[in-house]
Amino acid sequence: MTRPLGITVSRHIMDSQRLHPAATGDLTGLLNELIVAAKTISAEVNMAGLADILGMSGKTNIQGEHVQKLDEFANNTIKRRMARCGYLCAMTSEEEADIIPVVEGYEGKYTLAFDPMDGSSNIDVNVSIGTIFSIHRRLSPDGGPGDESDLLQRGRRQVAAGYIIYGSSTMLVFTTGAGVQGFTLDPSVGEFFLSHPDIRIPDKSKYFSINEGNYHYWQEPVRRYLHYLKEEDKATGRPYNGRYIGSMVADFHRNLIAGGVFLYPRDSKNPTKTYGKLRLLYEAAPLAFLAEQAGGRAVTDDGREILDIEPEGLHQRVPVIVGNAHDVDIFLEFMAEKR
Ligand code: P6P
Repeated sequence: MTRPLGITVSRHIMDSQRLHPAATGDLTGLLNELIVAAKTISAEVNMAGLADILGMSGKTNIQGEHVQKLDEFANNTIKRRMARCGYLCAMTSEEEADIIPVVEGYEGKYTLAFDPMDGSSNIDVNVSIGTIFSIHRRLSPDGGPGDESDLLQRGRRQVAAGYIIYGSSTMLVFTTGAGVQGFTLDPSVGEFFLSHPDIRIPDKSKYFSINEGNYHYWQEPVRRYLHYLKEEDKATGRPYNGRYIGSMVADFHRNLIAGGVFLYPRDSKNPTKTYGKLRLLYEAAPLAFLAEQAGGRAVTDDGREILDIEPEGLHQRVPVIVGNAHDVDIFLEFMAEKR
């Protein structure tokens, strides 16, 4: 019996486009270009260990080329490809202080915010890392370069969002507002195949993800919530298991598939984290969009819905509690001193 034909991500995107007769195909083209960048980065990540070893002996890799740090490589790969794709008017990246313009004459109607290599500190210890992206429709008139106002939009207005996780396999997980789809890269053919259709966050959680090294810097209700998750209560499946990788994409992905809640609340450890550590435009908002599309919820530790926050800066930080909606609701009850 022949195996059923795998649905490629390109086929899935085209099928989705067909559901929207008014679609011009620009979003399809944009996503396909981003996928080419993702495959390029995935190939490099798989060599990172080797390149990294060689990198320690000087600035050349196995082919005698200049070794770039992986996050620098990922940033350049996305920036160069997307600046000339013809579907974007402006970009912003975690790796760049200012707005990234597109090539003159190639301006399009969307914007792209991305974290090219989230969790890059984990590269040297071979732990999963990822790329996160967020796409908006420009607000300024079509034609000509975009500006910050095109990028500083509420997460609820996202057209598409997703991530690529470079783990035991490379997966692409994204939404265009009609549920969350997961694709796994078959490196032997260089194609992403649909492997996780219509992902939903499980009703029952197994995990909580938080950096407990910050315990003494949290607000008291956060500590009490953690104690709650660790208490034994068979009816509510507690204690949850603690799982924290230090790559948000990897922690988020595990909780999306297996059930759980991820927390990075504000802490008093250092001033830059007074309002949380994670970035709104290219970490919190895209993952919040995915979480809500999968039946979950994403809030700040003072109860704001991540997707309703009006961004004030390209690299604005926010506290993030994201995952199973019931777990997030209970967290907010603790923060409101109702528990
Ligand atoms: P900490 C990686 O640097 C990152 O931006 C997220 O991917 C991750 O969840 C978080 O920071 C880890 O931060 O302070 O726990 O090392």
